[in-house]
Amino acid sequence: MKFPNDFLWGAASAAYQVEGAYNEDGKGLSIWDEFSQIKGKTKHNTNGKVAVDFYHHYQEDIKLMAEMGLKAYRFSISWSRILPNGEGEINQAGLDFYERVIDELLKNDIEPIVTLYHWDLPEKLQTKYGGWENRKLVDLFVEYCRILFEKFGAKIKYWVTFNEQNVFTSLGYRWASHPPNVSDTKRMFQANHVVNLANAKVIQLFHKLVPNEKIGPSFGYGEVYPLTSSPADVLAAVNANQFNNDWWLDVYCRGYYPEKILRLLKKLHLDFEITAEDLKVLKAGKPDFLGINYYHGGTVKAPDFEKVKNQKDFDKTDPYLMAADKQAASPESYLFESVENPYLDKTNWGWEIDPIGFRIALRQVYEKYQLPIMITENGLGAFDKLEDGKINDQYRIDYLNDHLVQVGKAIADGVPVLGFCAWSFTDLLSWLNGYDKRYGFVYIDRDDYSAENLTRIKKQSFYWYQKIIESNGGKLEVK
Ligand code: BGP
Repeated sequence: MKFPNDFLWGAASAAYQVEGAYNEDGKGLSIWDEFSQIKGKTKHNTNGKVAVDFYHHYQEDIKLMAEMGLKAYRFSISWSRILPNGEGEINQAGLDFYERVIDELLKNDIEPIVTLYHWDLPEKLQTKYGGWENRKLVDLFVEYCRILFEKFGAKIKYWVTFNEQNVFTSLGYRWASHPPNVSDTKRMFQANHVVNLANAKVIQLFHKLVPNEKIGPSFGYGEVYPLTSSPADVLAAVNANQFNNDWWLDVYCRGYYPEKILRLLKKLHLDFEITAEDLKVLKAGKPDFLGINYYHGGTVKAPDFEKVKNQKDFDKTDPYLMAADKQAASPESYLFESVENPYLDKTNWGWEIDPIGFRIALRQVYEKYQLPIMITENGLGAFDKLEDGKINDQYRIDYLNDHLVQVGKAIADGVPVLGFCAWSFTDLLSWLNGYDKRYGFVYIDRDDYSAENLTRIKKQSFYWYQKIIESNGGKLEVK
């Protein structure tokens, strides 16, 4: 397998999932600090108060990264550590912490990749302004980012604007399984549009302030396949790709929404305000690269129109249900129906394992948008067992090997891939699944109930990735 000489072999994390120190040194609360207090929302009511305490262990962790030979580390900055109220006074201790982390990485020849927003909005911006549904957030996000561009612009080459906008808007505003705990499809599309504006405006500002470096969003991409070659199923897959992927990527890269989906939303009264000025903003905020998080895609068949018909009747009798939990006006039901893929195995959490889908995804995204791609996440969540002080996670090695082989093939196909950030370096908090859905190369001795030890233990996969990095991918096993 041939990888470019400067390929960034990396790993990734997010502030809320690793840092802990949730109220130390002047940090304000985030919407996740609040949301995780609501009983039953997260597994065993786990939260990020301590997480894996990267805040106090960062030197130890970066030492392990250096030992592994890691070339890049993607992490996120917590907005409420920099601005406890989301706006106004800067918390110097917060800036200092990230400066120490960045300097420590650079000292060890590890490229820092900074995510500006990985879901932990300052709580104050939710309570005071209503969060992302308010256009005011666009300017506030730009101001927060300005501080970081001015402070760290000279040290950081790669910046990620939003992590998985598709995921946090859907889970936060449609399915009420993330903050702000809303279940209203119309509000989701409105909030999503505001985030698009924030993304585009911040990219414009970045290009002004840090013209020589690169910025882009990280998108959770999954290719959608038709269940059969029946043209109706193929059309459903086209619909699903437009609804799940193009809906975001077209806006990032081209500045407009896919027409078919816009029309459907209008028909369902789920449309939102787009001004002429908005369109200008979106067009002017083109990213320099696309971050792709890849876990799995999906499979669909043609929707059952009988069901849709009944649903419509239902809506007519009670229009208020449009905004209710039942999601009566589900756009999907007009476009596709999700089904199992009979060819793919699944993880312990039911996520399909599809390495070839990774190559397909990279090819599709590149040929469509012609931007270099940074793989900002990919990895396997699994139950790891600590036995005689060791963790033999061969399943993770197999997973990563097979996915990286497909990345290598995509590169050979002509896709410019800048780097690969495995999710994750150390074990960390899974937003909804607590601490035993583990992703790391480094085991952290804690569970859902106790964070007393936090000892770091290298897993088998640590040594494996070290070998892969050292051989620049040469030691990947093509099966
Ligand atoms: C992505 C997020 C990450 C991470 C990962 C694994 O969607 O960007 O923050 O959590 O998924 O997800 P989970 O923890 O649900 O297994």
